[in-house]
Amino acid sequence: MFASKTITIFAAALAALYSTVSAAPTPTKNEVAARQVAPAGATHSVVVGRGGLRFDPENIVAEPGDIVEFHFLPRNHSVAQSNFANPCQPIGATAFFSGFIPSPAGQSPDVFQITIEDRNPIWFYCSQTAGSHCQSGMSGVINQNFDSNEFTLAKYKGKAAELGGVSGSPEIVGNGGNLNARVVPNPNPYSGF
Ligand SMILES: [Cu+2]
Repeated sequence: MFASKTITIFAAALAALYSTVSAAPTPTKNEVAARQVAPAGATHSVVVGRGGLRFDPENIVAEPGDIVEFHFLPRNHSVAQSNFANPCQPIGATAFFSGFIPSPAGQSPDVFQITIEDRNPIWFYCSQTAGSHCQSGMSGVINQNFDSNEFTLAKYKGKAAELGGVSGSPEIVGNGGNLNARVVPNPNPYSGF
């Protein structure tokens, strides 16, 4: 009797949780279990699609332990990880990916967070093919090597435009393997970006 009552309560809680989740406006929720790392540092907000096909800011310096948090404006952008050598293409199975986050009006209720683990450069782009966002300059970098005149964001963008073609998207939404990244509800929905 006790057990069945417990199960009933659990099922009701589960149903309530499910209805909450299914009521969310975006279908591209993070389906990969995020690794749990306690955030220790600052959060750097990046607005995706502010001022056209660009990330704002697009050149970020972050310390290990910091979080880079992407907020999505209309209409339908993504954040995907590439490397310098192959702009607009995912770095295989280990690429992080926000999925496509449609935001018909205003800011999406979900954000994409990356926890920075070291000071190596992290290259990212929007993989939206309608309008060739990456080839049009929608890319960015975290911890660019400022001692180099070769591996710069300007050169990445130039190569992306020169190569043209069609952007690729990683297959897995979330961290994909080598970095701690996830789609989560905006933790500060009332504080602008
Ligand atoms: Cu885009």
